[in-house]
Amino acid sequence: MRFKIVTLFPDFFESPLKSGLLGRAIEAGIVSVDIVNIRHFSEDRYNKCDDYPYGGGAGMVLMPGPLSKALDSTVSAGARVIMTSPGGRLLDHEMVVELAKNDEVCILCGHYEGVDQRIIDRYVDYEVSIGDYVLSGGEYAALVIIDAMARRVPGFMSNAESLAEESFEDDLLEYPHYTRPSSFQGMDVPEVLLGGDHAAVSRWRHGEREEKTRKVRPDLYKRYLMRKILGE
Ligand code: 6GU
Repeated sequence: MRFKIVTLFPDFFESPLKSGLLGRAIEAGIVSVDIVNIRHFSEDRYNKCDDYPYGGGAGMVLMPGPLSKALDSTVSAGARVIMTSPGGRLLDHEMVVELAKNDEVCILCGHYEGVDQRIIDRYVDYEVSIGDYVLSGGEYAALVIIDAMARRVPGFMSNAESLAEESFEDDLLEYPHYTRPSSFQGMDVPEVLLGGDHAAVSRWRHGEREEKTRKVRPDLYKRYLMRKILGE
């Protein structure tokens, strides 16, 4: 899977792309990430990339000239372009699965008040938000999107089962996990986990998942119940 990030702040990505599973996957060549600095494509000697909005109003708008040049320099034919924006469609599991079917994805990191609409009309396939709150820049969201997509690439995860059993695959949150010691500060690991009865463990975990989801994510729980009733 190839990612291209088009951004005003290339330094932002330095450490995250070296760390953890994502860092390891890049090192191993399973995933690649190219960073393109919009400022390198500015069209004046002050490296200007933003300007005042036509019609007035607060904030600055990313200019179409530098953005189109930056995108043309990096996006391959057939690649999808995502723009991060608090006004985009909310990222969820289904969307991650859909996006991860692409071999190459370019993420344009939105900034300031926004991006000239003509760039969106001409280049952008998906406008994506990662939640109902405002971030100071699209770079935070870009990392979230890349991580969520990259972990679906075969070979990214060390344990093949981790993908199948994870939260959201079936609208249920994860069951609680325990490791040694069996007693910690007066709190004991649930008896069923110590017994070695795998069927009983599975039943207990499923019950915990239902209970947790019902309590903290009634929206997901409703969907889970609907799917169960429909026998999906
Ligand atoms: Cl993609 N960008 C910004 N600036 N804020 C956000 C967001 C994106 N998603 C949620 N909030």
